[in-house]
Amino acid sequence: NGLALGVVGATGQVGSVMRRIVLERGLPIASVRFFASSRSAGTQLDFDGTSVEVEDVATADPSGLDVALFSIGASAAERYAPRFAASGCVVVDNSSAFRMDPAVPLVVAEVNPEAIEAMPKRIVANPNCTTMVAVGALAAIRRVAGLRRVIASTYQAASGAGRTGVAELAAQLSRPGLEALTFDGKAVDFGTPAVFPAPLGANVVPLAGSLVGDDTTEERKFVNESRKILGMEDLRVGATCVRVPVFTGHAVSVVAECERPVDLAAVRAALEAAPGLQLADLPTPLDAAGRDEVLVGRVRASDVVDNGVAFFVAGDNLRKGAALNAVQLAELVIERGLVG
Ligand code: 11C
Repeated sequence: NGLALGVVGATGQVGSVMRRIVLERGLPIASVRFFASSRSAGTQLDFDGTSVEVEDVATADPSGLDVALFSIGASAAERYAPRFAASGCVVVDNSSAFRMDPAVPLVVAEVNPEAIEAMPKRIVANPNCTTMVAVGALAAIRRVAGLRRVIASTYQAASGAGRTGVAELAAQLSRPGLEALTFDGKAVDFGTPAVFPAPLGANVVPLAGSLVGDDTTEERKFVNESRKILGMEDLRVGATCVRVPVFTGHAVSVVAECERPVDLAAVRAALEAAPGLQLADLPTPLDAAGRDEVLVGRVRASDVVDNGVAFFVAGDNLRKGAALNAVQLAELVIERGLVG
């Protein structure tokens, strides 16, 4: 009899990828409804050859939905997700609103799928795109060598900051005379950036998200979410989150300290065998963008920590980092009979 699916935030950047991925993966959809803020309500969106009118999330009655995929931002999710869940559907929320709520599981489909069974609020949270890209490899390494400490530097794409981030980067990169930056960082006038805290074109910006004390929101999410997904509350994790002039594809450079001496061949074999990961000699964002697997490579021993292993991952922040994992969580909900 099929799934009654809702996509909330359907007109957004991640929402549009969700709409594509449910079709690509052949979810058993009986009916679909799209929701967005009042600004986009009334828009017609194509879905598998039919036109679907977008409903206003603030006023629509969600009754009858089985699963609602939310990608509408944290404050809107806080406002609307409980109402959707109370109407009887399971909410898969892509925002940060519920991730650290102890009554809400935070699930990466290949890493901790069993956590979805404990879902008292009928809300399951989708991790931050940067955490998502790194945590599969960390889980694979933990299986062969244990995990004691993680030191990460991220290389985050502009699309992590939404369509306005993409537009700002594109405008900066289309400025003439970029080569003049070779000798003078002020040689090109990028204007005053609106999305990022400094020009991102031909630059890197060591501040993603916003500052909370000395850290950023992105750095805190990486730390807290990795711990929750891996079920390791005391795991020592440090991250520096950096925005780079890439359109899509978050990358993370990681040094992990393991519990036991590292057998690199066993680590590579574990990474190769892990679902959702693909070993690559040179994992770059351009190779990762548009594909489902997270690329992992540059795997090598590191002697800066005990039992150290260093590696680099790159994954599509809109797919595995957001929409794909959300759709995989909907699949888990169906497989485990959690609908209804
Ligand atoms: C970024 N990772 O690249 C962010 C976007 O908590 O879901 C996702 C924010 C979140 O800016």
